[in-house]
Amino acid sequence: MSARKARGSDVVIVANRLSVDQVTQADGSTSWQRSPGGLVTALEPFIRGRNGAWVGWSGAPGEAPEPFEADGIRLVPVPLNAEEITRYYEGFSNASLWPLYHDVVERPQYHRSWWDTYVSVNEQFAVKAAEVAGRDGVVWVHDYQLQLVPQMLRALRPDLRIGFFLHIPFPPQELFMQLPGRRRIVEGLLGADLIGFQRPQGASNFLQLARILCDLKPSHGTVAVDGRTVTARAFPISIDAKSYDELASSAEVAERAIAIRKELGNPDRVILGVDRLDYTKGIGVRLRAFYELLQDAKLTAPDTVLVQVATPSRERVEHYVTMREEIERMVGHINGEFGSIAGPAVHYLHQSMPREELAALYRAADVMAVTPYRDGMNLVAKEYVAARGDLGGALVLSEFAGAAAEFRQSYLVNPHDINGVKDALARALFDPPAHRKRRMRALRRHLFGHDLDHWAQSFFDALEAEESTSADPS
Ligand code: ADQ
Repeated sequence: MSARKARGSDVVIVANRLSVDQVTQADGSTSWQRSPGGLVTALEPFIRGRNGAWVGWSGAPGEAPEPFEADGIRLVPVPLNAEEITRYYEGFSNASLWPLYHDVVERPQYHRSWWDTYVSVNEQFAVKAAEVAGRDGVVWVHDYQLQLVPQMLRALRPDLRIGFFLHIPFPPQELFMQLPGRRRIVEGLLGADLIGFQRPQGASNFLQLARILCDLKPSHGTVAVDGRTVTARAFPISIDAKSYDELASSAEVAERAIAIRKELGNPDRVILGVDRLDYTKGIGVRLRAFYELLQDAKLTAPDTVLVQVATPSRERVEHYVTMREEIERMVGHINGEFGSIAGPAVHYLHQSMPREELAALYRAADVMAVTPYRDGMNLVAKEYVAARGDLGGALVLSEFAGAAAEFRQSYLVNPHDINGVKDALARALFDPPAHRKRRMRALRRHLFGHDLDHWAQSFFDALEAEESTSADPS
């Protein structure tokens, strides 16, 4: 046993997915590839060089490999079998919690077998984290799939400092009360010393539920539980703005942005949407608004085009199958009516793209349309702003995205109000360049003062401050 293993890790991240994906080659052999998600990018620099470990699922069913080391981080796979994936991941996480926490945009489904498996899988994650963490270490648990882990882990390892961060919204009492197992979820989270949310509203919704469901007395953002103090606060997540800015300002990306516009037929204006294909993201809203602007002859195609990039996502969950069909029907409908031999009005790409290509698209777009019905933060909005070092472009942003709390200078819209979305798109396209520039400058100023490093650092700082509060005997 290595000295490091014997000592355990000082910082442990626990997330549904590992920071690498297991990929199977054509010859049947398997290897590991760094996964593209934002969370990985966010946390890796913080745990590398700090004897850090990452506990998570590999993304494939079956036996988990032994823990191994990659890029200076100890990776500890949690095995999930096919039934656990169906019930814990696709079921309770993505067909119960996901729609419930996003304002019931789709109707959540509840099954007792899903809940039972959610509990047992959370237990597996907690046991693994307890094995890996060194004495008095820090464990940071992530997201809605693992809300029971803080309490389970505390029962196993009371010496640890435990943080939890929820990447998606935390719903108000009126919606949360639907959830079978609601009290267990609140108690699960209360096992942490610090619970982070994207917006202050999430923290206050949570504390109100702690009062109602657990008979506790929260006050000023904290609540006393079994002699401990639990803090609930907003930590709005961000991106590595500087590196995105550098990438987007490179000569290669600038060249590619020009080439993209050329390939689109050199339109006067390009509107862009980039999302995971998810019903919360309001892709249909912007298609509808664009369609009506064409009908009203406020815009013409292909002088103005909409490019919609939609990453394939959760393709085995029923809601996602129907939504994809709906979106693709709408795209076909718009192109049938407003496309021409010269080209379509909507360019729809159901595919994942390398970071460089996304950056070039951001640089090529006159208007970025981000119109979710509800979104924890929305990193695409932040990436777009980071990419516009030229101060070009304009951001149309839903009030229901967490990013709206910070990006007050964007063109804010209510995605339920199609006329409002049409109006904002038209203003973003046609406002004088000096006005658009002023807005973009203000957005960038905010973003660069609140980047990813700031997010992770302030969470760790607050977690450590919790320790000194709890350890204070007075
Ligand atoms: P997501 O719902 O996945 O994240 P978002 O924050 O927009 O949403 O992040 C998406 C990421 O995927 C971005 O980094 C984007 O660049 C990338 N991406 C999108 N389309 C892509 C494509 N076609 N090819 C390659 N990459 C693509 C959840 C919450 C959010 C919260 C984040 C982080 O739902 O609200 O902001 O976690 O906390």
